[in-house]
Amino acid sequence: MSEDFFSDVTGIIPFGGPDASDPLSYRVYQPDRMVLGKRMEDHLRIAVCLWHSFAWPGSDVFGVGTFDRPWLVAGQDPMVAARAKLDAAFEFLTKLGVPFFCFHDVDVSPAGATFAESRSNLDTVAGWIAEHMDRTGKHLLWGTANLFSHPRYAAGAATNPDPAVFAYAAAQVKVMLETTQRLGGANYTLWGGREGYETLLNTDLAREETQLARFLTLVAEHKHKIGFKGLLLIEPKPQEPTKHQYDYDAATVHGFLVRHGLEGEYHVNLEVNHATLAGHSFHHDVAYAVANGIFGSIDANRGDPQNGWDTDQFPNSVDELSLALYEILKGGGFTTGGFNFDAKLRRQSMARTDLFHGHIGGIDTLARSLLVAAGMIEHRTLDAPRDARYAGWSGAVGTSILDGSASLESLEARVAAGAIAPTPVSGGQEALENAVNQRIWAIRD
Ligand code: XLS
Ligand code: NI
Ligand code: NI
Repeated sequence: MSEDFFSDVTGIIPFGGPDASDPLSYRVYQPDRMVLGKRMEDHLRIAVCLWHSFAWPGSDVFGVGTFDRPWLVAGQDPMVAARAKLDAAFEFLTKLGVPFFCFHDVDVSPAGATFAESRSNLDTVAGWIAEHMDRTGKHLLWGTANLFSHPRYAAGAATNPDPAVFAYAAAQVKVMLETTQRLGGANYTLWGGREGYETLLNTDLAREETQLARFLTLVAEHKHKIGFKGLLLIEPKPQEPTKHQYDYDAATVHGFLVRHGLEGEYHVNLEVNHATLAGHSFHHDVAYAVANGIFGSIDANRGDPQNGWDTDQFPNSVDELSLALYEILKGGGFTTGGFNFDAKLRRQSMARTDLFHGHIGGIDTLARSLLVAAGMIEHRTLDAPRDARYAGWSGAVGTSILDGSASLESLEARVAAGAIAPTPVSGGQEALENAVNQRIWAIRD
């Protein structure tokens, strides 16, 4: 294999420390550094996505691709180009020094003239991926099927008004789930790209929800049938490309799973920019998922607060990610999930080396956020005040309410007799904000 797509980087990106002058080095990320008794690499489980980083030429709705990506240049034999793309991706993964990658079927494998031909292409390409994985020791964090780019999916996949499209999507997911299993994938993700609507004027909401539930039930059944061990993940997003997407946010997905008896079958893959598009902080969606037992994995990126769309920029806010990492650590950390960089370069970042700069910055941001979150746990920054805030629930009144022994009558009698008299106490928000900042500022290296 030729190792010359990223010749600006000669070995694995080294740790240079907080004062490193080489931009192609990590300031914080040290895979072997122990944090709360676990290696940093094992906490973060970082993945590179093959779509934005290797299958997208830097095009947008106003202009063509700008990036220097030889494997994407038109006019090549599609299978030869697919092979070059994988060579480049695995060279990048190796030099970046991260353990995982993620991909959609169409990111790596050219479409054939028929379904059978596409399946056979994917089969061939999966063989090449397996060889790269054996050679480099890299792992698949998750696989997924692209059920949103082809014109057949313009009106949705599972929620399409045409059952033939549902069937086609089902066939595509079956193949990709099995491909993910063949490659030892740790999870399988379903992002409902066009499972939503453009207008309610032609949309039967109840019918489409039933279809989506049926689809997800079939996928879960097949997972068990083939013995796939990873988690099935649903990735919420409120809109874009549809006006409204059914998997709006973590809470909406949770309600859907409960309504359709799918609790336990699916977890969520939360994306930072999707949570913020839904009007939440990312912290909120992570905290919701952890609190309700559906947390699975993360798509790391960031939005632009001035733009109302999914800009998918590389993360750079320790303030934002520290709180998310805190919730993740409090919930026990990742099991099979990890941080996948579903992030894309700006269109003017044309050089191949810019891929390193984007990922290095994002990885260092995650590493530092991990240190802050660990510090918050060690110092019980939020635990101690939270425990104190709810302490009354361990007392006699609180216990009698929660165990069902109190009734409205008994509570009224005690309140009327003056035996229960609430006294308002401070929520202390500003002090807590200062305490969190103290932990953020305390990290030096
Ligand atoms: C798009 C989604 C997509 C999923 C995978 O907004 O983030 O990239 O992660 O289909
Ligand atoms: Ni995503
Ligand atoms: Ni996204």
